[in-house]
Parts: sequence; C-alpha cells; structure tokens
Amino acid sequence: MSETCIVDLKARKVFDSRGSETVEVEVYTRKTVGKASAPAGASKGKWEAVSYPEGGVEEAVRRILILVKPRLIGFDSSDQVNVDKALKEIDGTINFSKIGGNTAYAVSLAVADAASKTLGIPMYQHIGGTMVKNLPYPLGNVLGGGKHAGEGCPDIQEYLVLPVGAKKFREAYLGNREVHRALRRILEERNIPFFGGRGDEGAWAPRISNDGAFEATAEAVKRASERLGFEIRFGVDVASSSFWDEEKCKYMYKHGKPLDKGEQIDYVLECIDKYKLLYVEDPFHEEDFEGFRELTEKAGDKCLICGDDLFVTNVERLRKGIDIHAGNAVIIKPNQIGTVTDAYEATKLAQKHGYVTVFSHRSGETTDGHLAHLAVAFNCPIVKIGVLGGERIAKINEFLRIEEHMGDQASMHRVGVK
Ligand code: 2PG
Ligand code: MG
Repeated sequence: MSETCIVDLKARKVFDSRGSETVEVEVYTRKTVGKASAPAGASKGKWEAVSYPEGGVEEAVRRILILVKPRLIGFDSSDQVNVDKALKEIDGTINFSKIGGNTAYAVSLAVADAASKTLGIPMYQHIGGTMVKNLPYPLGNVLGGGKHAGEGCPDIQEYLVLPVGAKKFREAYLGNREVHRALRRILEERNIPFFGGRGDEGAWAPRISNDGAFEATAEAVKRASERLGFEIRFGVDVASSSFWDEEKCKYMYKHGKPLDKGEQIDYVLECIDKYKLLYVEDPFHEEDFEGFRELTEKAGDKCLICGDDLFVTNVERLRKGIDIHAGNAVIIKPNQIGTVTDAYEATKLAQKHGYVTVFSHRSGETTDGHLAHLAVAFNCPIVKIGVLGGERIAKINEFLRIEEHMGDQASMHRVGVK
C-alpha cells in the first residue's frame, strides 16, 4: 500500500464567517491527515451545483460517512482526477444534488491536502507543478451592498480594487488595505451615515447611493495610489441577478429608477468611461449571454467583463460564452461546480480561449487557507479576496507564505486587457 493511500475519512459540522454551518472533512493517509472546509455564497447563481442535499449540512455529513467514505478508502489521494471522478459517480446527478457541491468540494480539497502533506510538498506545487512561479493580484472588496450588506447600502454588491502597479503580493495587499483605510476617512469627511460597519466580506457598508460609492471609491483609489506611488485601478461586481425582475424585465435599482436591458448597458458603459473601470462582474443577469456579448464588443478592449453567475465555473456554460464572445474574464469558484478537477478544467478552457481567470472566495468563508494554493496552482492572474476579516486574512497570509516559498523566482502575473 502506498503512503498516499486513503485509509480513513471523517466529517463534521463547523461554522463559517457568517456563523452558518458548513462541512469540514478530514482525509487520512497512513502518514498524515488532510483537512478542508467548504465556503458558502449569499448571491448564488441559479446554475451552481446544489450546495447541500435536503437535510442540510447534517445530512451531508451523514452521506459522507455512508456513501463517500466506503468508496474512497483505498484510493490514492495523489490521484486527484480519479478521486474527483469517483465523487461524481457516487453522487450520480448532474449538479451534485445527492451529496452536495459543498460536500464534494470539501472532500476533494481535503484529499488534495492529504496528498500534498503526505508527499511533503505545498499544495500549490502538488496541483500546479514545480514550475509555477506567478502570484495573482488581489482584487479587494472595499465597499459593498446588495446581498452582502443591509438596507440603504448600494445596489451594486462590491466595489473592488486592483493594485496593478504593485511588484510583490505583499505590496499589492498593502495597496488594497490603503484604499480601504482611505475610503473610511473619505466617508467620514463626507458625512455619509456610517458607523464603521462592514458587510460579509469586510468591505465598508455605508448608506450611500451607487454613484456616491463610485465617487468615494475613485477618490480613495487616487489618494492611496498617490501615497504609495503605484497604479491602482478599480471595478465592481454588480451581481445584477440579485435585483433583476424577470416579469418586469428590468433591473430594480433602489437607488434609482428601474433600468431595462438597453438602459443597463448604457449605464454600465457610462460608469466604465467615467471612472476608468478595469473590471465589471455580472453587469447582466445570469441568463443574458447576449448582454455580455454586446458589452464585451463595446468595452472589452479597455475593461474586463467578467461572468460569475453567468458561467458558474461550468465548462458547458463557459463554452456557450466563448462561442459568442460573451465576456473576456471568468470567476472561478470551485464549490460552484463541486470538485478541484472540474474547477481546473473550467480554468484551463477559459485560459485557452484568452479569458482572464479570476479565482474567487465566497461571501461566507472559513479560516481555511487552501484557496491561495489553488489560485496559484491554476495560474490565475487575479484572485478576488476581501481586504479585512480573519477568514480573508487567512488566505492573504497564505499567499505571503507561498511568495516566500517561491523565493527569488516569485513574480506577479501580468494583468490587463488584451
Ligand atoms: C460574488 C461572491 C463573492 P457570493 O458574487 O462574486 O464576492 O459572493 O459568495 O455571495 O456568491
Ligand atoms: Mg459575483
């Protein structure tokens, strides 16, 4: 029996950053134990894998023990592709509705953790190979609303900063932190009703209009960039499915009048030009491939047009987008699709077709730091991750450890619009 052979598996309920229950899995080899937990979304895409079976996390734990454990014992943990194939066979549905996408992801990731620990190499090298030397730019959430914050906050879910001029990951993080700090001062200077509250991802959550938030973020980016001496750009995750009304066929803004599809395109284009946005995620609802196509045609030469709820890390949906040139960037969230291998395949397909891959956290996270290893292993030039909060910092600090481990050869990816 090889050292990397799986000999036991355990599962339990733990809590995430919202205090909601999630699943944690331990995978044992003869030598050591790998551990991983699943994150959770609040603004989930309709086409994502089902997070948990009926009965929730409790039932997921039960199914791991009765369905997954007996099947996986004896598998080689270093054979990730076959482990993930087995997980799909055990589940047997197209969207992991039997065991849950979060369940599958926690198992899949714990297997990768067990293998890399047994082999004595960091997970980013176990999955990505020893030639991987590039770190992603952190796309940091500094101000937010939508489903991640309370009443009165912007409709737009996230205002995100990208420190494109930084030379090292550490410097890049400091860029984002500087914008976050500057933004607090600006909100206070402008007497915005605000008591230092933050949304689910650590971004400020003031009572402010969408346009007011654009203005304040632009000013914070300017101040931080001048202070640190390198270029910082910004963008948004509109998460527009969360305020799209299917019957009315309109985006129901609380901070403005409802917009139909044409007006939404005009509004987004106006914002891209006015604020020189480098990044716009989910500007249209999750079925509107055509809207993505049109916006990419009009602004794809200067801005990343990124699909999250549109693609849900799913190769079929991604292929559909690639065929018509809908978007030029894609969010990669492994728990949307269920396994490390499936997320890897979506990433490779996107990269092959010139899409910028943005590895992403979820709004509900645990202090698990594996996200950093996967983002590096998958060669993603951007990682979407919050600026503050223990569960976000756990990932940031893991990137710093990876940067240190890479030594002199570590360098940042190139980001921008092709
Ligand atoms: C998003 C994410 C992460 P959630 O919409 O991109 O920021 O949110 O995890 O709630 O889907
Ligand atoms: Mg999103």
